[in-house]
Amino acid sequence: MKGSSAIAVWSQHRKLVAMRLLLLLLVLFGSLDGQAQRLLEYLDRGLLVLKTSEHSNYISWRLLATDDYAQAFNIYRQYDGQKKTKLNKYPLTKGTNFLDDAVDNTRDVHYTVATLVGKKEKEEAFVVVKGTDPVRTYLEIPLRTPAGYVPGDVSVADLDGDGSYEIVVHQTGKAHDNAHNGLTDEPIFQAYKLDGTFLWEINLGKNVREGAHYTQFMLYDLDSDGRAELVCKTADGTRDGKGDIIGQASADWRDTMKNSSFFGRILTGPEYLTVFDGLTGEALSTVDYLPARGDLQSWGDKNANRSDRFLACVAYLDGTHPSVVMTRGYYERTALAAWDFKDKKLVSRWVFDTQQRKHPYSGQGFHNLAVADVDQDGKDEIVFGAMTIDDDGIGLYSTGLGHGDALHVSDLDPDRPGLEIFSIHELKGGRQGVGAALRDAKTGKILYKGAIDQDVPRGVAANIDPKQKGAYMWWLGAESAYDMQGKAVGPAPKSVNFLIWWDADLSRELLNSNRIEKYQQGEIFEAKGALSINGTKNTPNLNADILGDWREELILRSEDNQTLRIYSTTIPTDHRLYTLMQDPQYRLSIAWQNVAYNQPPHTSYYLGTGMDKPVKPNIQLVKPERQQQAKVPKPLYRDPIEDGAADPAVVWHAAKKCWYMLYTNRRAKSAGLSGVSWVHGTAIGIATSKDAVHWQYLDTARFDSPKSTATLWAPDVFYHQGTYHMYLTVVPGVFEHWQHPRSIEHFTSKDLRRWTYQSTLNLSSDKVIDACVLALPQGGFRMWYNNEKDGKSVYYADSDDLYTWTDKGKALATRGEGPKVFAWKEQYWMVVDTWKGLAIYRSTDLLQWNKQPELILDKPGISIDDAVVGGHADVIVEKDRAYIYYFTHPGRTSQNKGKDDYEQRRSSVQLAELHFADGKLSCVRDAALFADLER
Ligand SMILES: [Ca+2]
Ligand SMILES: [Ca+2]
Ligand SMILES: [Ca+2]
Ligand SMILES: [Ca+2]
Repeated sequence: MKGSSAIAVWSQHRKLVAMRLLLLLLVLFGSLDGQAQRLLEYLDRGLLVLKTSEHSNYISWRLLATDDYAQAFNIYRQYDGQKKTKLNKYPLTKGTNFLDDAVDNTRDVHYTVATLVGKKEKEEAFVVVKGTDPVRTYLEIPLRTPAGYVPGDVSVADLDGDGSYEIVVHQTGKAHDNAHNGLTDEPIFQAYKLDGTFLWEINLGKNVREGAHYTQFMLYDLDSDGRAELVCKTADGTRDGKGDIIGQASADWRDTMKNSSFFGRILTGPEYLTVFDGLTGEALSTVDYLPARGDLQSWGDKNANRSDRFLACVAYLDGTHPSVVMTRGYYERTALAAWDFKDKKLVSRWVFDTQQRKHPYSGQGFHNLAVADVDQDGKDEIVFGAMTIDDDGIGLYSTGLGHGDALHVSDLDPDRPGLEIFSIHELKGGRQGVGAALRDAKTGKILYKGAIDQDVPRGVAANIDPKQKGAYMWWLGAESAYDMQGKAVGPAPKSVNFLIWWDADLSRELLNSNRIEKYQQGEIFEAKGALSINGTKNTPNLNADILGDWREELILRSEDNQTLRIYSTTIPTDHRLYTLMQDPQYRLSIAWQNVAYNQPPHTSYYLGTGMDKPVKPNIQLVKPERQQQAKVPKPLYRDPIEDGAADPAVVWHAAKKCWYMLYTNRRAKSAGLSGVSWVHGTAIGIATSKDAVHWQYLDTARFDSPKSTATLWAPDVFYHQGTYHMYLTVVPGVFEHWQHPRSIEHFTSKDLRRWTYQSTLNLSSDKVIDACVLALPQGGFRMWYNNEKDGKSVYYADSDDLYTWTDKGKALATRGEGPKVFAWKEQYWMVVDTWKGLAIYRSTDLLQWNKQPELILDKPGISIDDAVVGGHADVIVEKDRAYIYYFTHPGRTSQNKGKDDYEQRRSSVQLAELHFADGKLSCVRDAALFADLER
């Protein structure tokens, strides 16, 4: 989305800024007393623009933890075809938000946010507000809600690796609590990009019961490869995002006997834990769920009311890498199982299991949990209700206060060292005890006891009073709110539910259902037309800082259940904080927010009235080089003359120090061309690029060939000792059908634009096309090409000097064209276009070729012009990364079968990265790609 001028600015100042960033990182993170750095997701600027009226837009963006606190920003507005206008008089160094209150919103408006380092500017984010966009303070995501379903819990993570969040929504049909019998609908997950693009659907199937306590899903980059995974409990019949079934498809483990005392329950059958690829929904690793249900009675009953109480979280148990923790039971026997996801496999890290009800850690769990580094050693503990488990899976302490419904962990009392935990407790049936407690998070020492002998179902602790420093505690039935010393300080808020940072001050507002209130001041916002979820719990689908400045966005479903709305504050503030998502405790509390009875997230530091400037987190971004590289656009390139760029060949122009792309330019735009004459009479187009990411049209190549009116196809360009050699497919004329001879001609050039004819190669037939040349390790050169007369199989020829070629016959029996051979990962690879995707062959001697069963680029992608098969490719290997340049016919979708118009004829060039694992090449075409091939 960056404009071309952004790139120009960046190219000039790349090195300077990179050095400065490195210095900054060293200053920030180099001296933190030996603790390991947590691997955290890379985030972009999160630029958000909301049309607040016909003449005003609210603009908000992220300060990143890697920014200097004094980082200055500039904001630019631009109307179509006009110059940019800087909106701020002085560089912005306060809040990371801006109100443009003098805009003509009937027109399309472009906004750019630029960072300033000294006098050097870098454009970092870009958003267009359309003249046709409605005035409203939310973004809307259309959903594919199944009939009878309601969009429920939402989680966010970066599924495609571009630094912007995607969302996963748990679509819920008919559900039952563990306490009740009855059949339920199948739990469904759907993933979407924030622009509404649908990614995938996972259906957990009939053997997973729907209800608040059964399905906890964690969305997080568990293997720190730059893209998040989804992990949850699965069963026989779970269908992944690619349509594949886990376990036995036909198995039905439900009790379907209407008269049974266990009707609708699932008391037997295998239970699995599965990691799904976040971008495709494909199941990557499935293991038996730990802890197994075993003897149901060991959990406290026979109907799985206690055994099937599940919770989950993500925690940095080693201080650097995230682990996922899945739990079972909390009323009595209690178990937690920690897993690592390494090399695409789930590996058990530890299991904590009280085994029986008398254990001091039994019966302490809540309907939710929290993760925090309570002892400040850099590794996370799991706050499991009234007890806490240390990072190594050993109990840290148990207060014995017993089960409850809500807990809040943060630096609630900023005048006391360390974190505090506020919790409420269930005292059913006249049981005596503590209904509300504040404890030291590290030791479990009780600091305050309240609600003595009261059964407390709801409670909250947070700084809600802008006039006072520190948190207040209150609960349902409390006579007043209490400060951290337990002193009554004022009326208890009526709302005992969620919290949200929404207005201009630092203290937090009260969020209940679709309303936001300010303590002692009343309602300040209502999301009209939107609803909360989880029945009487009235929670948001999600409440998290996912866009714009540090204040939290509110995600709610629309009344008709067909969309999700992402509401943001539009109240400017001067307070500047780095995005809450880069505070590890807050980020992890977004991962666990959806668990059972949802609870609001908290930061690891005190964020409220009278706060200190937060210490920067001890984090290391996954693939931070993305900040220095360009995001690869989709499509990569379209030819501006004929719009038929195909068969790309990418080559480095040593003298000009830039990349050239030469391509067949099919005549897609020329009307009235019958048959296949539009792929004849083609010139070779040329585009150039500094970084091989952003391309500009240059010209067509000039040939001194005697067949100047001929059809030119599929250039292959090979550089050798100061000369470029082109092996070009030439058809002697313009034809409406394919029944004419074709030959491969050899040209040379010094500048990649003017080409001198050398010879027409004597190859195995008079219908040969699509050459590619490689230097042989023992000296000499080899060419592969397609011999159409032999079933379109790949043939080869050898040469000592690139001029004289000896045909060697068949290289491999295949039907395909455009062979491209390259060396990577200590072997040779050949990519062949089979018209159904690209086939991959591998070789160690360039003679014996072994086919890999899997094609690449065979399944449609989701990006612009990429929802069809990929064709005829070139591959560039640069700094051990392999980039594939391929072309698509965007209009040749299955719906358009049989059509042959401009839309089916036009073509686009695309760029993706190849990956090597387990001896195979793969390509995730929808994964965001950041690259910089500037030499
Ligand atoms: Ca993303
Ligand atoms: Ca990952
Ligand atoms: Ca710790
Ligand atoms: Ca925000």
